[in-house]
Amino acid sequence: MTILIPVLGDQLSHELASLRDIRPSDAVVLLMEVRDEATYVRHHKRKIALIFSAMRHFAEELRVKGWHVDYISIDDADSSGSFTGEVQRAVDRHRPTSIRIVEPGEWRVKLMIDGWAKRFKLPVDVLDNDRFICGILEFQTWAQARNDLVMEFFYRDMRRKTGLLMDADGKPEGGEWNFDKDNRAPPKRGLNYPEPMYFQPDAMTQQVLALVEDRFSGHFGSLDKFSLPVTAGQARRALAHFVRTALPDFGTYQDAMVMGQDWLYHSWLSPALNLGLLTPIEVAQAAADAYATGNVPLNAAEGFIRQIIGWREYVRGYYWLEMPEVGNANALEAVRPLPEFYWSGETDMLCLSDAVRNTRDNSYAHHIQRLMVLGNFAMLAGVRPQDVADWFLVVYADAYEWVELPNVIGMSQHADGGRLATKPYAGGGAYINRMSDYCGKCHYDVKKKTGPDACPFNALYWDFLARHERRFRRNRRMVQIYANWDRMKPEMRDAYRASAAIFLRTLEPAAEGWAR
Ligand code: FAD
Ligand code: DLZ
Ligand code: SF4
Repeated sequence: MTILIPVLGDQLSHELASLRDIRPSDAVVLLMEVRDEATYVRHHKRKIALIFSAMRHFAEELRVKGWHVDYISIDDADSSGSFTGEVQRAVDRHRPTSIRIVEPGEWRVKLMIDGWAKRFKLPVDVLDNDRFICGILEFQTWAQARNDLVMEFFYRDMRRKTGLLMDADGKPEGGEWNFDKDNRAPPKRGLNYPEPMYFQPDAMTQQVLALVEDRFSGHFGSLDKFSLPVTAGQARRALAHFVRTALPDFGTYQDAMVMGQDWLYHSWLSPALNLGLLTPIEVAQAAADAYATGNVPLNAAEGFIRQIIGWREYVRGYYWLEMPEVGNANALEAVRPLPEFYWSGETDMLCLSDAVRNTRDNSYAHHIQRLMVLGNFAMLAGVRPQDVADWFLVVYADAYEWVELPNVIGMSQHADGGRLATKPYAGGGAYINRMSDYCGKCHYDVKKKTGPDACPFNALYWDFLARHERRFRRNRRMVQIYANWDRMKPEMRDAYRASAAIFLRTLEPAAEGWAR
């Protein structure tokens, strides 16, 4: 009996369900670096290097544990270039009696796997990905019982399920579920920003960096100073470092943006988490333990744990609930192509150029840069949501469709018509000015409302609300905003709209073929 166990590039966990309850001598583990996965969108170079290096390290660790690993590298001359082609070749080589795989993270890959049993005439056992706290069916049951998918209620269920930050009576620690009222302060002068933990590339990673630079030279992004964790051991050290140095201030400055400060108090753990080097429960538990020992305040621990067991689990459930339709959703009928500056960074809008720089250099931008700068601009400007989704999938080291698509289509572009977020995350220059130090150094004047030197976010914001008045005016959470619009003099409203139209005409579209 030989069981073939394909392990996909984002399944690099020793706790993986397909590696459990089985003797290594009964199995062949297949890891595949394949052209199609590296190029179905033109991923950031750093993301490809991270995945290949982590896969290679994982294969070595499995071998040390006694597994027979069949590793297909990207420069294998006989490679078919696809998952299905490589499984076919492995079936021919090893003549397995069955295939065993953990459910994948993407709809596209699920469709491939669905075809394997017929194609290979073998039983294919697809196991639940139980590294997530909430199963796909469990989320569907939760969603079916409700009209609205309110994340906060889902999160409370996950707190009850895990027992994280729950007291002995089953009540939330500190008497409340959510401490955001203590969070989200603007940055202030004199703050010290902790450095994340950097990992010097070893020989294996250096080899991968050279290979990626050579084979994917036309892809976006820089490989300079590559320092991401590529093993579970490194990722655990990065987690401990974050908990010690940054978590105490995570909640308070969660929404802040500071020029040139790429991580602030964020964890930068998403690449390792999404590859499987860390499990969500161990990350959340580390924050809960730091609170229990008095090293981290409750607003920080709770805010961080909510991102992991709340938002992260919720968007994954939403993805599998709403696919495939959500991939094409475009409720606001946005048709503009992605502007070129999302690649070049060449814009006088400093908040945007700094976010693109961080993205190019590190394959990273923190949540508020993604949501309230890059995403907000695209939505206000009416950029096609599928263009925006492709861009986000390409550029971030943590981007896999299950997590990227809900965040783009649902949270940031409101393209699902409000299924994920009841109100669009739209903001003018005043929001960015309050939460960052960008505006004082920007070419544009954030206090000016219209005209060539006014902050473009101001006119775009009101133009967006005017364009979508029929949809949003009745939204209970937007009544006040439309009351302000109604109070405006008609000349002012016209000036906003004219200013937005003039600005939008200056946007250069990105060259064709940038993503796919
Ligand atoms: P921290 O701020 O330290 O947060 C801790 C962890 O919480 C993250 O590592 C992440 O695992 C989780 N988390 C926080 N917010 C979310 C969220 N909204 N959805 C899912 N997990 C969350 N996250 C991805 O992992 N991959 C993506 O492709 C991705 N695309 C995004 C696109 C847009 C438009 C937006 C608005 C958000 C996106 N996010 C994505 C969510 C979030 O921005 C990133 O998880 C976060 O910036 C990662 O950096 P960090 O590890 O420093 O996060
Ligand atoms: C994103 C990616 C890349 C760039 N390369 C590979 C690869 O060569 N081999 C692999 O197994 N996975 C890769 N991935 C991740 C997949 O595209 C995909 O996101 C997941 O396998 C879905 O679960
Ligand atoms: Fe961004 Fe406007 Fe501020 Fe410039 S003035 S940094 S464009 S918000």
